Amino acid sequence: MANRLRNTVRCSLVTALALAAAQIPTDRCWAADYSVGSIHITQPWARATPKSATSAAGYMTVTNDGAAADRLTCSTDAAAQCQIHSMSMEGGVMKMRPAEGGLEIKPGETVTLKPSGFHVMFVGLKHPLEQGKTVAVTLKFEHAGAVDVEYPIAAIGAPAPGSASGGDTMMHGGSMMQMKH
Ligand SMILES: [Cu+2]
Repeated sequence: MANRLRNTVRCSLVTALALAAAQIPTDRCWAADYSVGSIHITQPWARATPKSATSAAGYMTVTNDGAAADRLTCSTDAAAQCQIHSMSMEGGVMKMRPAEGGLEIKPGETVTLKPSGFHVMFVGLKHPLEQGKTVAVTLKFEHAGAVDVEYPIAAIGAPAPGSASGGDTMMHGGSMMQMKH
């Protein structure tokens, strides 16, 4: 009896340690960089979604060190479609729409995909995005080729890494209602 109790305690401790250890790669993921050809991708991240959400967004910074412009499209198993969206102000309302033919990144240019700006859109989510997990996305560059990127999932409404606040949440939330997919 006592032996069994001790075993239970030990197992709980192991579980707790495993959970604590699981937090480490998540934190480290924020620093993960990717390169394909002349393209460099830094700080990919996504936002967790409520259970009923049918779409979600991913963000990162893309730099083109090449001599030619490149174009980005994407695919993911997490959703029916992966699109690159732009956002613009129309009649006082933020609207998002797919970037025609993908997102152009000019030679020498750095484009930051962030809330209220360009973003990777997961349309027709197959499951909610859970904080602490990652979304696997294949980024396809017309010239540089394809690269698999893991997007660590931050909290619902989380601000961009390094930004002061999550003040754009309302705006982005409003824009979601404008979406027609
Ligand atoms: Cu969008």
